[in-house]
Amino acid sequence: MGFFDKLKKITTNLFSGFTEADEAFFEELEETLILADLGMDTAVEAVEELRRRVRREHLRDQEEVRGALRDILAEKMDVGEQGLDLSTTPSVILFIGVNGVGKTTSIGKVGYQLRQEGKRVLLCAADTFRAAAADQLQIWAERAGCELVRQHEGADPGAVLFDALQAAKARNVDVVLCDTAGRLHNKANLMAELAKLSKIIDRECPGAARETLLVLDATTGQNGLIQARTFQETAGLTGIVLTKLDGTAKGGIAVAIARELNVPVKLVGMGEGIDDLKPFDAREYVEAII
Ligand SMILES: Nc1nc2c(ncn2[C@@H]2O[C@H](COP(=O)(O)OP(=O)(O)O)[C@@H](O)[C@H]2O)c(=O)[nH]1
Ligand SMILES: [Mg+2]
Repeated sequence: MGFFDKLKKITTNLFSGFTEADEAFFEELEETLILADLGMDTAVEAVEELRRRVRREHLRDQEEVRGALRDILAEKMDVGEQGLDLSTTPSVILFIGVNGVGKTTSIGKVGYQLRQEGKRVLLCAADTFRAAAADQLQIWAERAGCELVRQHEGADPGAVLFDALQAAKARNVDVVLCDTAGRLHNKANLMAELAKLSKIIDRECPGAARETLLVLDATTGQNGLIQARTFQETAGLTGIVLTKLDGTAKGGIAVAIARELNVPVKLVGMGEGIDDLKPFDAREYVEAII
C-alpha cells in the first residue's frame, strides 16, 4: 500500500456520516484533524476558514465542503518550491536533524535517485561524532553508486566538508549530499557547527545552489515541530524531509510543518529501502487525506 493510500482514512468516517455542515460537524472535524496530527492551531484555523467559506459560498453538499477543505489545506502547504534546487555544478545539500530521524538513510535514497537521473553524486560524511556514522554512509554510497569523502572518527566536520567540496569541484560532481551529526555535547555546539558548515559552503562554493533540509521523523508528531523551530531559527531551512510515514504516523504533521515553519515539505520517506523516497506533492497529499 502506497503512502497516499495509507493516508486516505483521515476524514473518511467523518464524511461518511455527513448530512450538513452544522456546528456538530465542524467540531468533529476539528477533533479529527487534531488527532491526525495537524496540531491544535492549524486545525482550529483550518476549520474556522472552512466555516467562513461554507457560509459565504453557501456550500451544502458533501463534495463542496470536502473540496473547500482540500483547498484550505493545500493553501496552507503552499509555502515555496517543492523541488530541490540543483541548478549549479556542484549543488550542495546539507541534511540536518536530531539523531535517528533518518538523515543518513535519506541521503542514500536521494543519492540513488540522482544517480538514476545520471548525475554524479558525492556523499560527505560530516557526522564524525560516531565512528559508525561514516561507515553507514559508506554502505549507502556503495549501494547507491555515489562517491564518498570521509575522515576518521572525531575529525573536524568542517574539514571533511572542505575536502568534499574540493573533490566535487575537481571531479565535476553535480551534487554533494552532506551528512551531519544529530547530537553534540549540547544544542549550542550543534547549532554552531551547522553555522560553520554553512560558511564553508559560502566560501568554497560561492553562488552554488544550496539546500538545507531538516529531516523529521513523522511518528514523533508534534514533538517534531518543536525540534524544527530550533533548527529553523539557526540554520535557515529550505525544506523538510519527512520520514517514516510508512509507520504509525498520521501524516497531518506535514500540514502543521508547512504552516508553522513556512517551509515546504520536499521529500517523504516511506520505508528503509533505497527506493522508499518520494517527492512531496501537496495537492496529491491533500486529496489523499480528505
Ligand atoms: N520505516 C522507516 N524507517 C526509516 C525511514 N528512514 C529511516 N529509517 C530508519 O530509521 C533509523 C535511523 O535512520 P538513520 O538514517 O541512521 O538516522 P540518522 O541518525 O538521522 O542518520 C534506521 O533504522 C533507518 O532504517 C523511513 O522512511 N521509514
Ligand atoms: Mg546518521
